Amino acid sequence: MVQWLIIILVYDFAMLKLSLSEVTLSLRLLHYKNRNGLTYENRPCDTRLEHDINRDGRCDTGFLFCLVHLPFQNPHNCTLGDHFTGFVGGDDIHFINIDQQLQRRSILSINKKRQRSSLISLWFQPTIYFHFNYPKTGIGLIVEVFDIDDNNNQTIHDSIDFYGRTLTDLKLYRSVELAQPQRIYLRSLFGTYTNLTVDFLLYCSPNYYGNDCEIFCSPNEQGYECDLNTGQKICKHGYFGQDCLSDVRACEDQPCANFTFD
Ligand SMILES: [Ca+2]
Ligand SMILES: [Ca+2]
Repeated sequence: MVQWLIIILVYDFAMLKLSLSEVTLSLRLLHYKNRNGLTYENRPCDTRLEHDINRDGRCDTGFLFCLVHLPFQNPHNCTLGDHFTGFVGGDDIHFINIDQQLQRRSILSINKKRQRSSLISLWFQPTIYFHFNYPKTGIGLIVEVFDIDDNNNQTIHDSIDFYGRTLTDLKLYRSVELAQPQRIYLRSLFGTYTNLTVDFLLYCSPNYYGNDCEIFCSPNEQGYECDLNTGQKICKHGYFGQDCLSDVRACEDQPCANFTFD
C-alpha cells in the first residue's frame, strides 16, 4: 500500500514538473517624470520637514511593481511577484543601466552633470527581474508610485500615483539572446502628470524551450545536449534511449533492446 502511494506521488510530481514552464520578465527603468511635483490629489508630497528625505522640497520617489494573473482583481494580490525599489530620486529621474559596463570616465562626467543640475536625479538602477510560470490568461502590471516618508517604515508612505496595464502585447521570445526590448510609457490612471518609461523583455528562462517555455531541458555533461529550438534532447556519441543515459558500452556484451551495432 505504501509502495503504491510512493509511486503515485512520484508520478504526480513528474507530471507537475512536466507541466511547468518558466519565463523571465525584465524591467529596465529609463525615465520618470512628475511634472508638477505633486501627488495624484494635487497635494505637495511633504508638509513636514522630517518626511522630506531629499531635503529639497521634491517628492521622494519609490516604486512598487506588482505582477498579477489576468483578469485584474480588486483587491489584487501580486500572484506573479512584486518588487519595491525603495527611494530612487525626485521628480525627474534618469535611470542609468548598471548592467552596461560604464567606464569610470563616463561615471565621473555624469557626476559632474549631476552637480550642475540639482533638479534632475540620476540613479543607478539594476534591471528588475521576475521569474514565473507563464500564465495562459496573460500578465497584468500594477505600479504604485510612492513618496517615501521614512526609509525604515514602509507603512507611512504617501501615494503619488498609480499605473495599471495589461502586458498581453509583450512578445514572448525563446531566449534572452533573441529577445528585443519593448518600450512602454506607463501613465497615470488619475490623469495627473507623472509617467514612467520602461523597457520590457519577456523570454524563456534558461533551460526552458517551446512556444510557451513549457519544455525543460538541462544539458547533461555526459549524455546529451538540448536542441536550441525545440528543447529536445540530442544524445551525445555513445549514448542512446529516451533520456540519452543508456551507454553503448553496456550493449557490447549483451544486446540492448533499442540499440544495434551497425
Ligand atoms: Ca509625504
Ligand atoms: Ca517624503
